[in-house]
Amino acid sequence: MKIIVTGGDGFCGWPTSLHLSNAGHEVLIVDNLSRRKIAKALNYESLTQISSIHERVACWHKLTGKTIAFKFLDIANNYATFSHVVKSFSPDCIVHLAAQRSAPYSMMSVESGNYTLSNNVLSTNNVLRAIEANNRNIKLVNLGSIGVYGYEDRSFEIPEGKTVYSGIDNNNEHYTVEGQIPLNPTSIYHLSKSQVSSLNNFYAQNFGLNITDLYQGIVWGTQTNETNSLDALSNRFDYDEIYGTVLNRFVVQAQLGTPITVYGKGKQTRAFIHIQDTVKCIETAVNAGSAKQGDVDVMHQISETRTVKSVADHVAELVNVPIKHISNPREEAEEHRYKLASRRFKQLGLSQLRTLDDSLVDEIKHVVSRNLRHVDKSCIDPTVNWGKTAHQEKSSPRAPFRSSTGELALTE
Ligand code: NAD
Ligand code: USQ
Repeated sequence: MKIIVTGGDGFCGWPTSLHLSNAGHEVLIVDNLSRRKIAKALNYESLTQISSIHERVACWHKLTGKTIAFKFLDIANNYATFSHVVKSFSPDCIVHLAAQRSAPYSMMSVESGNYTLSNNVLSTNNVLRAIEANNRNIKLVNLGSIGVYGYEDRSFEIPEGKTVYSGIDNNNEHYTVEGQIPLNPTSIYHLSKSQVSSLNNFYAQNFGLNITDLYQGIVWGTQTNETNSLDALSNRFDYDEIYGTVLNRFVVQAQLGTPITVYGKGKQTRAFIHIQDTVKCIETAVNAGSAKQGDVDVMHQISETRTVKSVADHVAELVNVPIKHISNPREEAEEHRYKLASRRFKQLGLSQLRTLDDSLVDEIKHVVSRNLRHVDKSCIDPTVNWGKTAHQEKSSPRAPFRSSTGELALTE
């Protein structure tokens, strides 16, 4: 297949591009390198050394003879150019990962929240519009977020996609309604992903587009089979308070011998997936058949659910470091029932996803210990606070990287 990977220079996008290329697909990455720019502006850089995108694709070509093309483009603000790219490359599928993906970043300031909303919503709308305008048979595989459901206490299993609600109306008539359970995001970032889900539904219903929406859990780990094959292909690894995800952060803290920072009670339950399974799931979704006409095929891209505390206990036991509960900088339930259906990938033949397992934690420990001298300890404690204590505690977020005019100066 010919596949465009938007956001193909990012943490999930780079390993996905390599994996799809390795599987024989012709891949074009479209990325504006904004993630690298934000890292620089915050001064929170990847722990692993990452090559430039040009070095990355050149190195892949040298190693395998396979070509991954790259187009520098801000998809959110350049519909005409993106549509032209779609027309000339003529993809069978677009894997859409371009987004500002950090919840703390989206809550840091008005500007960073507005940027997150406009970037994530407009880039998705432009992708969908370009499919609609050029060729409605192009399949869209969108990377969504399981956090769109929110974390209120739920006694039932959250289904993948639509479910049927029934009841008795005021006239004593029995009724049934088909729909998704209400989305209830807890950060501007997660809100932007809920809006993206609505956009996907809109284009599937009104234009019959073929859309798969992968509601993904928190991704952990660093490397995949392909990124591991040469240093120059290495994936990024973030552990800072803004972009570091919880398990990767805990391993860095443990390796430093500093206490593991559990926010609040730690009984908040989250879904997890390892980066190697992310790329396998995306490949499976790319190859899967179409959704029912007018519907979005929602799949829960997760391997397990756990409380944050149980993740901390696991890491603390392996490395023998203490756990420190700190007042929660986020507005989120700290104890709740949470059960997610995850049948779609099994139906497609993908089972046995990796769970939190010591050998995999070892992989992160290895990455961290190789780079321990580069760890910036000052970027670990949370400074972005939108939780209950936000107005009592002095928060000192790093300056937002955008100018007051709201323009992002993005040059290659
Ligand atoms: P990332 O920030 O590492 O990568 C995103 C990439 O998109 C970056 O390379 C960035 O430069 C690019 N980008 C952003 N806006 C763009 C624009 N307007 N035009 C062109 N390129 C743009 O993030 P990631 O972790 O790889 O996440 C990829 C996707 O997966 C996102 O949609 C995210 O919401 C979703 N997701 C990530 C996780 C996770 O734990 N990392 C979990 C669930 C879902
Ligand atoms: N947490 C801690 N201690 C820390 C860091 C985080 O206890 O040092 C807690 C948070 O309070 C939260 C949980 O760990 O309850 C997860 O936080 P996270 O930063 O690992 O993940 P999150 O903000 O949910 O976002 C990440 C990705 C995002 C993706 C999402 C998947 O950054 O792109 O969409 O995971 S999910 O939330 O499942 O939808």
